[in-house]
Formats: sequence, C-alpha cells, structure tokens
Amino acid sequence: MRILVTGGAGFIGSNFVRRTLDSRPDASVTVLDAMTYAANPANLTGLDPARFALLKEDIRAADLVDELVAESDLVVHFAAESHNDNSLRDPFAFVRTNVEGTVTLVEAAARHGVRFHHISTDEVFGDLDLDDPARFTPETPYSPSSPYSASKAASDHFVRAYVRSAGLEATISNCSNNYGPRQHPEKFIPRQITTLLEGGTPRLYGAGDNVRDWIHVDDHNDAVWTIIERGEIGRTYLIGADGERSNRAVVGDLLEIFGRGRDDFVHVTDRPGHDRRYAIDASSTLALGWEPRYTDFRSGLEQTVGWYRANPGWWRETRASAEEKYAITEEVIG
Ligand code: NAD
Ligand code: TDX
Repeated sequence: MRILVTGGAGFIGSNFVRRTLDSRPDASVTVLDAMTYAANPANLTGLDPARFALLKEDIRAADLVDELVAESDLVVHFAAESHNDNSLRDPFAFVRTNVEGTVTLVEAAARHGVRFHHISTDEVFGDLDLDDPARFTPETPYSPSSPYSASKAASDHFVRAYVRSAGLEATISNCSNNYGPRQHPEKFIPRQITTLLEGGTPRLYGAGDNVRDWIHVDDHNDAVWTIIERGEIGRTYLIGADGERSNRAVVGDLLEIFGRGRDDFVHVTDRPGHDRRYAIDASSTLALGWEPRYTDFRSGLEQTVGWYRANPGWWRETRASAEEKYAITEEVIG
C-alpha cells in the first residue's frame, strides 16, 4: 500500500508515519511537507529509504500534488497551520494552507479516485460551558471561534462537498487535544514541560479554568487507521479518550512530576476569545472497534516528560523561538 502523508514532519503526522512503518510491513510512505517552523527534520530520521521518502514542498503545489496522488492508494492529510495563537497574529497563512491546500488535495484525489482521510479537530464545533453536561457529537453544529478553527471548519466543508459533488472517497475525523512525544514547544503541554526542564515556572492563560479533552497521539493515530479501514465513505468520526481536565489540573500534575508544589505557576495574559471547554463523545469511532490504550492520563504525561527529558537537542532551539514570539504580547498578571 502506497500512502501519501501530508504534514508528516509535524507532531501527529510523524508519529503516524513511524507507527505505520513499524506495524504495517506492506506499507510505503511518502511525506509531503513544506517543512515550516512546525516541522522538525529529526522527526523522520532513521526510517528505511526503501519504504520511506520525504518531499519538501507545499501542498498547494498542484502539479506535484497531482502526480503524487495519482501514484498513491491512500492520502492521509495532516498538513495544517495548527496553532491558535499564531492564527490570531497571521490568519492568512491558515487560509492558504488549511483551506487552499486542502482544496488542492481533494481536487487531485477526486480526479484520480484515490481514498482520502482528512484529519480535523474538535475546535470546529466551538466551545461548551464548563458546567454543561453536553459533549460534541458528529451532529453538533459548526461554530468555530478562532481563525485557526474557522479555517479547519472550512476545510471539512470542502471535503464533504467533494464527496457529494465529485465522488471523493473520503472520511473525516475530528479529534480532541493531543499530547505525546515530538509536539512543538509552542503548545501547552510541551511548553510547560520544557519550561520545567529549564527550571522555570509554568504559565497559565487567564484563570486556568479552561478545559481540554486530552488524548495520547498514538491513540489518535490508531483511531485514524480504524476509520481508514472500517469507516463509511462520507462520514465524520469523533476521536477522544474521556480525558477532560482543566489547564490548572494539568499544570498541577506536571509540577508534581517535577517534585514541585501544584500551585507553583503564574497567570499570564489570556488568549482573546479563549474557548472554555472541549469534550468529545467518541461513540462514532468506538463503534468501529477502536479503543484508547492510554486511559491513565498521569502515566501518559510521565512518559511524555521522559521523552522531552531524554531529547533536549530536539526542543532547545524551537522552544527559544516560540518563547520569543510569546514575549511580544504575554504579560504575567498574577
Ligand atoms: P504540526 O503543526 O505539528 O504539524 C503540521 C505539519 O504540516 C508541519 O510539519 C508543517 O511543516 C506542515 N505544513 C504546514 N503548512 C504546510 C503546507 N502549506 N504544505 C505542506 N506542509 C505544510 O501540527 P499537528 O499538531 O501535528 O496537527 C496535525 C493535524 O492534526 C492538523 O491538521 C491539525 O489541525 C490536526 N489536529 C491537531 C490536534 C492537536 O492537538 N495537535 C488535535 C486535533 C486535530
Ligand atoms: O502557555 C500556555 N498556557 C495556557 O494556559 C499555552 C500555550 C496554552 N494555554 C492554554 C490554552 C488552551 O486552553 O492551554 C490550552 C491548550 O492550548 P494549546 O496547546 O494552544 O491547544 P488548543 O488551543 O486547545 O488547540 C489544540 O487542540 C486542538 C491544538 O493546538 C490544535 O491544533 C488542535 O486542533
């Protein structure tokens, strides 16, 4: 099976590529990745050149995309601008990659009749109140609140439109917040882990009450394979692992892992329009026979801390550049 993986040099995509090559001897993988600031070449080192190739190019390069898709049996589309805070500073990069890039890919996949899986996010549904018992389902109306989530919502709509109007053989998955090895230090969990490894103090946006529904990246990627193999064309599947936690609780756990007090953090400027809570009802994916393996968040977090501790060369420079960006607008408020 020849698989084209877009964005395979980033966090979730590179874990997907490694896991796929390890567990599926019949698979060969071509990664198409523009190698933006979010990619790390170290994510893809040591892979067998007989079964793996990396092409450094934009997913909007229509001629190359056409050729690559025509040679593939499956396209798994991870490439995106993925960070909410960046989308508040430069929304146009998100429109270019997340919307125009996705349309370039589905055009080619529909033209060549190639199976397509679109990786999306729970953020397309907007947010929930902290005390609302509801969770997102595939029927929840779209209501994105940042330029990032608006661009991902648009990309989902394009995939669905191509299923209906061009016969695209696609499935879509909307997953909750991922954590695990190789996540960029601009994101919440690796930012706090690398801060703690450098002896600093974790930073909570606003009061820290916001809730995210955490899932280990390997569980996400296993669910993606389940949907590719058993999902129904045209359907949307929600992926989550019952991992709801406030940001304050996550930081408390990390502080404890580092032997510090649970309240040893600072509050910093809140994110404008900060979504309060995400929560996934994963019945649509569980019904296909998938089950998360990382059901103990604390031990998944400990494994992740261990990875960052063992790989300082992977994160030192990217952390420094992420912190430079944060320093422009972020202030300690308490
Ligand atoms: P990431 O930012 O770590 O990686 C994105 C990758 O896409 C990078 O390697 C980057 O170089 C590449 N890329 C960006 N623009 C490109 C372009 N124009 N052409 C080719 N490649 C380009 O992101 P991630 O966290 O691994 O997220 C992967 C996917 O999963 C995204 O679609 C994201 O929306 C979705 N998702 C992420 C999460 C999460 O918690 N991180 C949760 C749900 C869904
Ligand atoms: O330093 C921080 N302090 C803090 O309190 C950072 C970087 C974040 N936060 C908060 C904001 C959020 O409530 O932590 C929470 C998680 O923040 P992010 O890691 O930026 O993730 P989020 O905005 O929830 O989006 C993530 O999940 C859905 C991914 O980045 C998206 O790509 C995915 O679609």
